[in-house]
Amino acid sequence: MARPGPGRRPRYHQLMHARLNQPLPAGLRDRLSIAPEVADALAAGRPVVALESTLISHGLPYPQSVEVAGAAELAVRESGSVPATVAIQGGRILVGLSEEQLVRLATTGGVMKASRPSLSVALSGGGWAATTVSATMIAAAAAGIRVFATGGIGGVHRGALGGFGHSAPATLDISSDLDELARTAVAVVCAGPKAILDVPATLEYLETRGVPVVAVGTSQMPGFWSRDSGIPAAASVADVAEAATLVATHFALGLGSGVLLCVPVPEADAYPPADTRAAVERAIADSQAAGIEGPAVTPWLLARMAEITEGRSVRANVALIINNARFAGQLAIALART
Ligand code: PSU
Ligand code: MN
Repeated sequence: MARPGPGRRPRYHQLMHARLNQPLPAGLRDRLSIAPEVADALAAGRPVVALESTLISHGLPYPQSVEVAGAAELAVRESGSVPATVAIQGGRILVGLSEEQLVRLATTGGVMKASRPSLSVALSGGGWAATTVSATMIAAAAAGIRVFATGGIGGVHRGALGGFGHSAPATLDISSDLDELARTAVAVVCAGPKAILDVPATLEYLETRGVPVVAVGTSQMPGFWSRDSGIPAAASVADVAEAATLVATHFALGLGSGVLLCVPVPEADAYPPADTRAAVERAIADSQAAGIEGPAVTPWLLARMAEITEGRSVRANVALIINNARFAGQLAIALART
C-alpha cells in the first residue's frame, strides 16, 4: 500500500487491501479465473459487485432464472459498477461469467449447489456448480471484491432447534451462510433472511456471531417476499450513503466479519405478509410430509412457494434480486468515494 500523503486519507480500496484482505490461502486464489473486465476493474480500484449463482440454478424456475441473471448484471452496470457473477466449472472458481456461461448454468440439469462445506467437492468434481452465499463470499473475498448482492440469505431453518410437534428432534439445519458472514469481510445485500426460515432465530444467531444486520430505509426487518417481517430491525440506515458510511466503518475496524444489509422488496411486486405466512406454513408442512432434508430443503420450499402462490412469490423474488443488485452497485460506488 502506498502511504497516503500528508493530510490525505487512504483510498477505500487501499484500506481494503491493507487491513482487511488478510491474505486468503494461496490455494484458494490459485483456483480463481477472474474475467478480464472484472480483473481490470479490480486492478484500477473501480467498483465491482459479486453476484451469486445458486438463485439462478436452484432458486428460480426457467426462464425467469436466465432473465434475472442478465437483469441483475444490467442493474449493477446501470449503477456504474462492474458485475461479477460467480460459479464453478472444470475445477475453477469463475468470477465473472460470459452471457453464454450464464445461460449454460441456468439450463444445464443437475448443477451442484456449492457452499463452504461442499466447495472442495464441487471443485474436484470438475463439472458445473452454482455458488451459494457462503461460497460466493469466499470467492469475492479472495478476488478482492467487497460488495455482493443476493436475494435472501439462508439461515436457521424452522425445526432446526426442535419443536415441530412435541417429539420432533432438532435437525440443526442452519445455513453455512451465517457463519460465513461471521468470518468473511464482505458486505452482503439481501431482502432479509428468506421467509421460509425461523427469522427471529436467524437474527439471534447473527447477533451472537457478531454480524451487523442493517435495514435500509425502514425500521423493520424486511421479510424477503414481503416488505416487513414483523420484526423491528436492530439497526437501520436511511439510504445508500449512510449504508456506505456504516460499511466503511465496519471494515476499517478490521473485525474480519461481514455486514448484512437488508433492502425491502419493491412495493409493486411485494407479496402481502399475511399471505406469505400462510403459504410458508403450507409449504413447510408439505416438505415435512415429503421428507425433504439437507441442501434440498431451500430449493424445494422455493419451488413449492411458487406453486402455492401461483407465481407471485417468483415475481417478488425476481424484483428483489434486481433491486438488491442495483443497490449493491450504488453501494460499491459510494464506498469507492469514502
Ligand atoms: N436468494 C434467493 N434464492 C436462493 C438463494 C438466495 O432469492 O435460492 C440461495 C442462496 O444461494 C443461499 C441459499 O445461500 O439459497 C441458501 O441455501 P441453504 O439454505 O441450503 O444454505
Ligand atoms: Mn441447510
